[in-house]
Amino acid sequence: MIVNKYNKRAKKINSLLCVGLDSDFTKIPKRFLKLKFPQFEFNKWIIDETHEYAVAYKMNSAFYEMRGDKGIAELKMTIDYLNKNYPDIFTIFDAKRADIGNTNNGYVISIFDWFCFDAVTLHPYLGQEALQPFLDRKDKCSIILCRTSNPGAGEFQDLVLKKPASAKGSSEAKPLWQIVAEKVSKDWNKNKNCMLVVGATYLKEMKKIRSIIGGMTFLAPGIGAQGGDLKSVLKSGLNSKGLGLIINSSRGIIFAENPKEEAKKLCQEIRKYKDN
Ligand code: NUP
Repeated sequence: MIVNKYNKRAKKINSLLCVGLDSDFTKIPKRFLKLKFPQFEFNKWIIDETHEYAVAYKMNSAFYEMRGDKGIAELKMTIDYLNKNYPDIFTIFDAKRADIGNTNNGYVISIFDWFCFDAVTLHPYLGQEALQPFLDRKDKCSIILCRTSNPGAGEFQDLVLKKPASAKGSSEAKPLWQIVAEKVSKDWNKNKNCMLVVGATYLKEMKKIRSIIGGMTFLAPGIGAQGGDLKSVLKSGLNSKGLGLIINSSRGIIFAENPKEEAKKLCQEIRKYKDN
């Protein structure tokens, strides 16, 4: 089970921290800019500084696509570096993909077999039938957007919906994020390779989702730059095994004065609050 790669590393180093390599080219320190592969060299430095605290690394495609072919090449160099030097660290491609089924086959090959990421973030909007090429990959992880961290997340996600009386199952009215959480945990997770994105900025929702779906793992972005509170996130989101959370911070770590110290601090806080 691919989720065990994450769990094994989390237990081994006693952490739940995911370092977000959102290496915005306009913000990386000047000393890297004169190197041949500046974004890769910056990532390599961040990885070497933070790996002892990191259970996962997450790369958001936006910050690589914005540099065109150079960015894509350096993203590939980064994932290759991780897979070669830190093969037990879980890797996430944050690209929020999803299309009709046969188009998804192309994404599956690109993300899982060419880049060689362990996991990808996906929109649920096209439904299970379309996402099946991702879900069929037992060796890889599909992380489905459920409750996102942004201030306007509720525009669609909070809409309260009711199934038509003719449909199977309960016709109780529920917010869309709850319907997504239930669907993914009951129907999409047959291969035990699904996770959910649940923002660290929506604790009430996180608590509710944890209570209805059991132990499934959440990718929780929103700590650091977006203001999410680490202690409350652990309280709301941990599963019964003291796992079940991938706590991401990107800007808050990689653009800190001292990324290693920042990662260490977050990791130590996770250790402290996890057990209390
Ligand atoms: O709901 C989400 N919120 C969010 O911030 C889903 C995401 N995938 N993200 C991503 O997490 C976001 O695009 C960025 O890559 C990272 C958060 O970065 P930061 O706020 O820690 O810098």
